[in-house]
Amino acid sequence: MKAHMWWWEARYYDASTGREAVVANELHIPTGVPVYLALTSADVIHTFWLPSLSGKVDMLPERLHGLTLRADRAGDYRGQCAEFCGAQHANMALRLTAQPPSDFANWFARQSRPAAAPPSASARIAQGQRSFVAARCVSCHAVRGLHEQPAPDAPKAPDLTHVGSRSTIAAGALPMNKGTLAAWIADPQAIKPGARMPGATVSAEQVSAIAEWLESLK
Ligand code: HEC
Ligand SMILES: [Cu+2]
Repeated sequence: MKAHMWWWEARYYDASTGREAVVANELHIPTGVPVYLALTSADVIHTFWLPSLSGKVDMLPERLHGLTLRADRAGDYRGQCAEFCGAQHANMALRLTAQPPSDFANWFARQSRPAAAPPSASARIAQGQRSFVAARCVSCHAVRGLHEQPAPDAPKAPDLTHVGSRSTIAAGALPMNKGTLAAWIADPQAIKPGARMPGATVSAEQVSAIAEWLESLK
């Protein structure tokens, strides 16, 4: 689990199958078993804090701190960065979903798949995918399954492969839907001033097609 200014990156790896998933701002864990998290930071000091499940644990660049979590009750738990880390510290929320092990396994199986190709029926969703590439969103964001991927030294940004399955945008800044996605893509600085994403320089029409495609990536 890696903290960034101002969002969370959660990487899952299943050693028995080699499958991986990368998710932003949401953690899912199976209920009733201890789950080990390795915590680090991409930039400044952040602090992992899920008040009802754990104490505060610092997340430092170039260091790993371990934390073992266990949730016996299924449900959503709210977390937050607990170390002032700059302008958008207050908009750095985290949500943990604890679910029965079989639901967790299904969730992980979906998240570890590449993004679905746009259904052939929807020209608009296909246009959204093309505009995403044309607008150079791929210079920062990975969508697994797309031909274009960020360079290894690209600025770090949330993996968007299954972005439509999340409940919020930008670490809790807005709820997830087509309208809020379009608003975020057009002008992230109006929503989260200082966020490390520039506004899109494409037409409103293209922004809305991109939002429609991203929302379909469940
Ligand atoms: C310079 C790198 C960069 C570029 C280019 C960029 N983004 Fe982002 N994007 C980010 C960062 C960093 C965040 C996280 C912001 C935060 O939450 O503080 C983000 C967040 C997002 C999110 C919210 C993801 C989530 O899970 O909360 C979406 C959706 C998104 N970007 C879409 C786009 C689209 C569409 C484009 C192209 C028009 C684009 N981005 C271009 C860096 C970038
Ligand atoms: Cu912080």
